[in-house]
Amino acid sequence: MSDQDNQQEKRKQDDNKKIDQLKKFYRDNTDKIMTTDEGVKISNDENTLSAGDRGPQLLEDFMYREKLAHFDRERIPERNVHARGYGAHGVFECYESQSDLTKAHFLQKAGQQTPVFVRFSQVAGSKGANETLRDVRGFATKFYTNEGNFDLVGNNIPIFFIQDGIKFPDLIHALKPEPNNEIPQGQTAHDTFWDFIGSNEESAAMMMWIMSDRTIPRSFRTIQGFGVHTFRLVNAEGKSVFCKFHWRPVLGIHSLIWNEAQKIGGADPDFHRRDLWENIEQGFYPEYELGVQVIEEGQEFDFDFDILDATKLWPEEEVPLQMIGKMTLNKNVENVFAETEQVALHPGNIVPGIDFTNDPLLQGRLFSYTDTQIYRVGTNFKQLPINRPVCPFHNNHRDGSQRYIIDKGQVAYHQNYLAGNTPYTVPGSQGGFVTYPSLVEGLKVRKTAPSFLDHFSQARLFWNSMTDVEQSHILQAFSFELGKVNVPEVRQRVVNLIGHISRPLATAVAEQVGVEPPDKSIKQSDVTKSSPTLSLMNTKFLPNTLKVAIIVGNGYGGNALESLLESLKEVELKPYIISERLGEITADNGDTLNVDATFLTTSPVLYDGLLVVGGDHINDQFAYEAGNFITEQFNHYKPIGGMEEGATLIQQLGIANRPGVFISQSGSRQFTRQFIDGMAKQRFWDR
Ligand code: HDD
Repeated sequence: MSDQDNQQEKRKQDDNKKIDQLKKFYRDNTDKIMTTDEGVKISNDENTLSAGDRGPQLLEDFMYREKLAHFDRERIPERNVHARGYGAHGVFECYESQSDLTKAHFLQKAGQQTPVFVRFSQVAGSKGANETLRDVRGFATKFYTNEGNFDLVGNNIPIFFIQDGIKFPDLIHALKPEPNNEIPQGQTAHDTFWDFIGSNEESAAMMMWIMSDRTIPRSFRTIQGFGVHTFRLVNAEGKSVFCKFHWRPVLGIHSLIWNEAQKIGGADPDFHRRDLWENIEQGFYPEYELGVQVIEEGQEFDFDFDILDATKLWPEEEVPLQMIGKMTLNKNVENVFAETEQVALHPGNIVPGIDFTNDPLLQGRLFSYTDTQIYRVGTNFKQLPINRPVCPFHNNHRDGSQRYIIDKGQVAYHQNYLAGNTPYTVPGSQGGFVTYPSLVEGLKVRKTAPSFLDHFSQARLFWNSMTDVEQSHILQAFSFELGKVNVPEVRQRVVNLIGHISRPLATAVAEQVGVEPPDKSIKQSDVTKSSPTLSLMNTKFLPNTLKVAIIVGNGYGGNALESLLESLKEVELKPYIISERLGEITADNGDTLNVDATFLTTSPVLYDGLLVVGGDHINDQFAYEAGNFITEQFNHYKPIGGMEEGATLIQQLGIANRPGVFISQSGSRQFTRQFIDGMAKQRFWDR
């Protein structure tokens, strides 16, 4: 699709009910006269009012006072977790009616569309943290349904660290920078985090997930999303099933490697938001399928884990995932603060047809989100444009700081006679929310359920499901993270914990971080099962939207490169021309190319693959810079192609015969095909 077609398609998809609602709040300041907030036209916005040319400023300067007083209050508290995030609008389309499972309005008809807003985030870092730090990614979606907002506030990992919300502040205090020196920013590689893990066995499975490549994703477009908790779906007959929600990216699940992630943090700390923003602007809309796993009410106890325990996943081999719809993100926000920063997501926002379970972590979350949003955004946060539902909403809530809906009439209470008892309530048969009447009984206790006590079987299942390459990355991640822990006993306690999951892994980590292998009394889990869907090696591999750095100099073969560029664009590979300086470079046939970035302004780690073309008067500096690109891409297992002088440069490095390295003096069609297939494969681990 050409860029122009993409733009047209984009415009078509832009308007949905939510965007229409937001448009009423847009303000375009172009070509307008500047005024104060009171509407008084401003004659001079560069000088304060002062007594004489060199005299003191005057307090009566209402323009200055308004400008500075507003500026002084521009910041609101950042989210205490998930502070750094990035959002986009989109639409969710239901594949087929799910009325047998749920009466949720947005899942009733094939083709039914619902506006959505998604905020992706990282957990630990402050608002200004670099985006490729090792961390869980938040994947939070607000569905603006015709029966109210449904929020799916999940992460890119299907389980969580803890089983009960009361431990959340402890987890986060341990994870955040240490309070005595506020170091390190956005990272888990420090003593208090690993002290928490080593002291809380329930975190064992999550520990394995966060040490895997899942926590260094390639982009927000290539992460999975999980609702994590067990929810209920309830249909019109009142029948309920247990359910887990999953998002699966259409491009497959892809990650960076650690060395690359660290370098990207320096080369482009905004790597993930830039990727999302650019792709949406270019019309390459990110897509994710929504899937559900369903367990019938009567099967609740048929599994070797408790389905209410948020530290457990439901293996897809045991509980299959059914895809029920697709979300397409097709519009960037107009204003990051007004939309992304002020959006208030909450797992407690559910609609008829969806309900909670007794998962203690979910129940704990239900309190925290409204509380934090009232503090962070203010009492009337639900009235802000981004948070309003698209369906009518009426009630007797009144007043509070910064309320801007103007409720008419004298009545603000229920029941009443004066307003005909309106706004009125409706029964479930007319769409009123009725809580699923699940049976609850028991003594009031503070304890962990015995069925929540197996912390190692699924940690082992995860380890068993990893390929050799993934296992080696996990070992490397542990070695890095624990290698940054100062207190040897903390390292030892984590190594002992790993010993319950895999003794060989624990022994290898112990060797790397200078402590003892786990004591003989520590028994390794005897689980032998694996779950192939957990391995990233079993995901989809496509060339679409991957970035190719193309190194070109003056005098390059114009015809060959032009046809190659065409072929790349046909499969939606995105070429970026890199050379010594910005401006144009000229081919042997007089064609010209615009340079997108220079060796100085970009970095090899920002691209998924490399094509070295060169030119006919390459100097030593050019060859040196190209050599850096080749070496870096090679070390990161990425596809490399070389044509013309580029082929010679690659040969000189002695890597021409290695997997994923393709060369051709003239840039033949066969070479183009091989290179594109190599790009789709993304990494050549067998190098
Ligand atoms: Fe949470 C934000 C995801 C457990 C308390 N959480 C927040 C966000 C995501 C998650 C994606 C950012 C939403 C946005 O983009 O605005 N949280 C999770 C998941 C959890 C989880 C998947 C476990 C399954 N969270 C959790 C617990 C508690 C909280 C157990 C407290 C008891 N989370 C919060 C919070 C935040 C938050 C403090 C900070 C900002 C906000 O809510 O709006 O209330």
